[in-house]
Amino acid sequence: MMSKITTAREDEVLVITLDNPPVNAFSTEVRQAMAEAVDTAAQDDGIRAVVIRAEGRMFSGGADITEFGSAPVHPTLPELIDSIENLAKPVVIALNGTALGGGCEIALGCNYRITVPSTKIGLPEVKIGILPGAGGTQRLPRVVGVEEALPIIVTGNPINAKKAEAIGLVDRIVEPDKLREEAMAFAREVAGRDDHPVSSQRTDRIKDHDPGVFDAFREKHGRRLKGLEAPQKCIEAVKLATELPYEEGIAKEREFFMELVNGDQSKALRHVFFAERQASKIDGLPKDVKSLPIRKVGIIGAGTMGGGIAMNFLSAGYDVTMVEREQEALDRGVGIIRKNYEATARKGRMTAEQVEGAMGHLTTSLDYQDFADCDLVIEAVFELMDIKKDVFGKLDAICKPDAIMASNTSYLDVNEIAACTSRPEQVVGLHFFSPANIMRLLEVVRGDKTSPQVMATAMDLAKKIGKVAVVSGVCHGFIGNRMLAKRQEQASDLLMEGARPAQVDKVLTDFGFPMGPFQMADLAGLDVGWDPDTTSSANVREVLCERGRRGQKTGKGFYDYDENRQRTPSEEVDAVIADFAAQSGKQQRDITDEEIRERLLYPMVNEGALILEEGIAQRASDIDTVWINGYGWPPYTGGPMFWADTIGLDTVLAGLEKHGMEPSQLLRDKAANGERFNG
Ligand code: T1G
Repeated sequence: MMSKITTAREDEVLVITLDNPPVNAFSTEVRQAMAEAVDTAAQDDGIRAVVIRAEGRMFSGGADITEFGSAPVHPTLPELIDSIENLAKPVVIALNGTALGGGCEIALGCNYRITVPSTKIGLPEVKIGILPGAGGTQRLPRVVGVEEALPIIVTGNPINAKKAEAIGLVDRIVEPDKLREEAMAFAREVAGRDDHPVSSQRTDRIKDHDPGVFDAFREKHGRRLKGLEAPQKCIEAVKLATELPYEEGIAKEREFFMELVNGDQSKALRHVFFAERQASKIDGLPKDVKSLPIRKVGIIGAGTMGGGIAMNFLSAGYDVTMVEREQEALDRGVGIIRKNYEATARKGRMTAEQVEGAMGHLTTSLDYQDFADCDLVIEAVFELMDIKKDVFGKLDAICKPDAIMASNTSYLDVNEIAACTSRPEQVVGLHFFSPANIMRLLEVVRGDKTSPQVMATAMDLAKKIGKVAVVSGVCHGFIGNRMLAKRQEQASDLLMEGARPAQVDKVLTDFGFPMGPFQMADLAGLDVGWDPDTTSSANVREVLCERGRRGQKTGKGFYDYDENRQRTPSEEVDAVIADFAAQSGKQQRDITDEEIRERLLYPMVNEGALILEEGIAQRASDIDTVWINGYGWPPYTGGPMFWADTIGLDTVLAGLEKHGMEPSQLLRDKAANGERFNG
């Protein structure tokens, strides 16, 4: 068994090497072996300096998250780092790739830090609902100052090597292939000296801090911190670093860490972390299946979806051929792509060269024949089965034998589409979410005949274009939209029983969604799927469309909007709702927020259970991944299925029955057995 920690003596320097693939996590075994190595350095007078380094593509992804929730095993990471910091000999740490969480904290426990230009360093603990629990909240402010430490700890976003050097987090940046050599030289240079910087004892960077920085930070980041416990604790811990002696501050950090790691939000966020990674795996996929090479991608349609989809591939460096029926539509689509890139460049997230580089990969055409050499063609045409079938019939005649043909359909039967081709095994659904260049979710819809190789290729491709992919079987609406439909049904029914759009929306925004169903309808447009030629005032939405209330784009929909798109409830809409409510014959009553929440969310959980029963989703955590990345379900509750587990499936079952809804058998069985969806 390969040792995860090895040591090598090079004259007066002891080199400790970490090698624990895939991310050099500080597991119990690693901590114990590293503690022994540190003890060796302490005991051996011939050792006058230590270098800590790692093999592999990164220094470390931090503590081993899979160990959370079980009793701590000594040495804990804080204990290991203290033993390093208390070594009477200088310790130089060489950081490559990424040094995150405990990986950054161990570096803070060393006297000197050396890295290479491509390294990213950070404390992402807040993203899994905890705080840096191995001294990060107390050492980092002492090394880089409060103003620089706060954003690193509270946002969890890593910084690059240049920034790290600028703020004093690293001492030197060296050439990539010289990291080990330069670390050894650094160690020899400082060996024997006795004035080494010790992070926990430093006061130079925090003694003159501005005490108002904490409230200012809360004020500036208020929206982002809404509903979250960990960021508040992070800020408090850093504040205590400026007020308490180190030993007292570290005790508070430990107290906060234990409180958070055992809390519902961190359990949910850790679930989300692993769920996203599990979603990329296809159960039962034969090990020898290899992905197909994808170099050139064809996109049919240059509209909102087609253009957004194209951007995903252009940004990842793929050649894209985009085809439309008319030149004017094509030009408009290309213009929107360029405008989006230039807006990103203005925000500093792309350079002008990168914009031109992406645009340089784009070819446009009015002729399907130009798909002949594409490895993958994705259609984003109108959501009508006849149109999709016509498109796939043409693609079947033009595309090369091993080309993948994909539909961006949101609802339609991928099997029916595949049946229009001579090669249904090459057909797959790639359901992007609007705006397609922003939303991370991609539902990969597996047809009955879609080949394992096409599925594997689609999942790999998703990762390469930065999407979180989830496999879905074929049903109306796949996973996300099928569950959304249940929520929309209840939202409409609630209006007929006395609720109003603003109350319904507020229940969901209070729960943590970015917006509620009626705000979402106004954003998307009430006239999606509405036909002015056949409209017949049959329901609230049709009447609003007929009156020109088609959403934010018309300045009014379920709400009235001012020039800044600020919404206010509309008396006209309330009157329309009241008319239909009267016609519905339903008793009008004051409906509690609790009832609204139960009626909106429980049926979604129940539909998720049916989706699992039918094998449409591979696992409950996939359903959570869909809703968090495609619809804004608040991640700190873990997603619909994890949230149901947290509140108890018996509670969901009782709620469904109370509101006259039929629970699925899976929900009944799990509730009866005290089980969870996410095992
Ligand atoms: N612990 C355990 N497993 C981990 C892990 C970790 N920290 N990080 C990644 N993995 C697994 C992951 O589940 C996947 O498994 C595989 O490694 C590859 O990951 C005391 C308490 C490091 C940037 O939050 O951000 O330190 O699917 O696909 O895209 O203060 O992983 O192969 O079975 O993501 O190259 C804080 C979490 C921990 C960083 C690499 N650290 N990790 O990205 O690979 S808490 C984090 C990441 C802590 C101390 C506290 C990323 C990565 P599988 P991957 P990647």
